[in-house]
Amino acid sequence: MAGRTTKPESASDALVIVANRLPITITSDGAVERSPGGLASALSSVVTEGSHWIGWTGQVGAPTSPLPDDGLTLHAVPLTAAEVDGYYDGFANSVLWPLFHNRLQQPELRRSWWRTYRHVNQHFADMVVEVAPPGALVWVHDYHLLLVPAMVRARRRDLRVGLFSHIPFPGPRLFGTLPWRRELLLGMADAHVIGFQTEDDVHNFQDAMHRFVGPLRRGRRGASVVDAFPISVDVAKWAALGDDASAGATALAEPGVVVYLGIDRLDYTKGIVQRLQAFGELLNDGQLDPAKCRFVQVAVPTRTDVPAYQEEKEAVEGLAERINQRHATPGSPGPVQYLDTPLDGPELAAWYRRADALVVTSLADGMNLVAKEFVSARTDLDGAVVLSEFAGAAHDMPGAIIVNPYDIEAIKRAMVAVFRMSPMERHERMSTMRDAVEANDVHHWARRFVERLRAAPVTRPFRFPGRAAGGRVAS
Ligand code: GDG
Repeated sequence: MAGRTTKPESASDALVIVANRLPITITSDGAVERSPGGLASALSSVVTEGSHWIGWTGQVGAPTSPLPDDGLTLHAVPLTAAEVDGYYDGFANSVLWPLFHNRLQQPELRRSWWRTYRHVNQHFADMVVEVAPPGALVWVHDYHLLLVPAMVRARRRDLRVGLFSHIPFPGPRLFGTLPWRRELLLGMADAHVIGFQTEDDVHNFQDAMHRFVGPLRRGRRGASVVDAFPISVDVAKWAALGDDASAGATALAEPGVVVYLGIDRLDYTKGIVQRLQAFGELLNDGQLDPAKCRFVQVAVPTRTDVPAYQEEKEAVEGLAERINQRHATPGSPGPVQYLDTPLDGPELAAWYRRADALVVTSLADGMNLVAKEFVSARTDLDGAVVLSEFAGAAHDMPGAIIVNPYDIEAIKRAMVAVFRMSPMERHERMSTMRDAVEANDVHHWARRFVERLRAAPVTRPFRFPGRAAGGRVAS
């Protein structure tokens, strides 16, 4: 009977978002406030009144202050310190994150982390089962929660469940090194719609399914839709921020100084060392003049409890310091301006407007929103983009100068090309990029995913060979 279409108990437009984090910030005095950034703004056009959001507060234990409820009902999944350690710092960020980004760091395959990950995923799924209105659409986000689709569908057949992966999906050989590869695939495959950033990720997932689970037949085995849904940004919002920032932006650096810009979480996947190395060598070679060029790198520390992030911070900061020591000119701290505290939207937009070139050299990156924010803010049609071929955005941004970030000489050539590019060429390239990003902005992305989910037939979850009764993922 697998795959037989059944009617939902009662159709509903209610949307239940399931993500690692709730869209809140906790202030220093413990008050809980809604935060508009990140995923919350990406989903704003589909998260309407009556929707629910299930996630973690970011702090150990249950929230002490009441959660805000402005038509969107927030549900906190309480996590203990041991659960944060095993599920978040451990399995999600020390196993899946490096593995899904081409093993840029060796994943540490601790079995206790896997058990905690499964356990925490079950907490999230239990909360969905409890709060989702009949016939609701459930949208699960990212690598923290890959087991949730199967866990939810095992108990709530009336729900349509979608899963979107914000990060790349690795090739099957790499994925296949994971001892729990089959359990993870089974956890994901029960989603009605599985979305990835790029076609490459879709193919990698399908290859992995084929090798480790069995041949996929649409609508019968696993998801009815597996497709690319490249995420984007709020183009109108960034255009307005860019316009507002344009007057103040000129004061950020002296006139005539060429500004290269990098904006990233301080993460080893982003290739910050590679771009600073390229910049440093161009100064050493005399191809760039330290008095006339600046590299502005915003690198906000994240996941600071994970050792690989502490090492990355030392590497990046050490390199920035060495460049500055070598090339400091009288009265100036050096050509690398390194900012490690978060900027607000208008401040980011001001740098987007002042920069001559954005330099994105991710070694692996699901999409890279910074590249799309930059072109959205450039209503003046100026500014160039140097973009890694390994960022999902490289597929969406004709007009960018595409580089292999492992090739330092290629980054150097691109940075020099920017310096020499005619204003007309810059304008043409920027127009092309803006047209492409405008054609698929974030609201279009969110609506497209939800429409595909709403249209998915409510099939019974497939009983894969070896799956325990009741559809639970076997341990
Ligand atoms: C994951 C995937 C995928 C950065 N510094 C500041 C700040 N930011 C904001 C940027 C941008 C966001 O953070 C970073 O987004 P990215 O897409 O570049 O990278 P990840 O954080 O790794 O995101 C990625 C994304 O999910 C979405 O699917 O594109 O591939 O890895 O929005 O503006 N924001 C503020 N101050 C800062 O200092 N306010």
